[in-house]
Amino acid sequence: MYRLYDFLSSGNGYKIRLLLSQLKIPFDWIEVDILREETRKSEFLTKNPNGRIPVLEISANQYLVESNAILYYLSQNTSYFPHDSWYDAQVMQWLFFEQYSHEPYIATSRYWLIILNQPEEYQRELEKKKQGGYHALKIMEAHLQTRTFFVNEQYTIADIALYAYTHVAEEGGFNLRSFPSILSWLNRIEQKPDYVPITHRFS
Ligand SMILES: N[C@@H](CCC(=O)N[C@@H](CS)C(=O)NCC(=O)O)C(=O)O
Repeated sequence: MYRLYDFLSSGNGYKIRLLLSQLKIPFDWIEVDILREETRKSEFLTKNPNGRIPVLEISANQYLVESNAILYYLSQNTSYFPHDSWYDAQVMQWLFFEQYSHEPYIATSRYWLIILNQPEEYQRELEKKKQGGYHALKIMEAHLQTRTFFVNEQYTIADIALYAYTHVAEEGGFNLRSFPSILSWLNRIEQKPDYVPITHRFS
């Protein structure tokens, strides 16, 4: 059975919880408290020397890290990955977009605001993240104006990767009211079978 090392309010961890739930794959869920720096302890660093969750333990001493790589691994031979070279590349395009142009702005702001709960301490940094975060949201909104899902009108890991931090973007101080296509897309995902919310505990 897979073992997922994770932290409940992490969007990167949630990507994996959501896909595992929708694939109906049982797994052991192990909480790693990032606020107590459990990710910096030597025992955890043997699993991921980069000191970050999520980590998927596939078998004894076989650990996979980086949320979007884990999504890719789990989605092979399922409907969550298209299996067509053009559409596969588009899924990868959105996974990289999420990590480079979306997560560093929206997830980081949310981390400072609701996980560390330090709005005053991070006020200046939060301001600097606004432009990049809204830029990512505008790109997503334009893409979704004529589409139901990100790639090939099919619900894939590209949607899951982008959903994780977009649906809680308001917790990072980003207002989604002027992004109607994003809001409809979020709603479509929430109607999918075996959807679980970010706070869902598996053990
Ligand atoms: N690129 C990585 C980012 C993972 C990441 O930033 N994890 C955070 C929680 S969301 C973490 O473990 N932080 C704890 C730490 O840095 O000590 C991924 O997508 O998995």
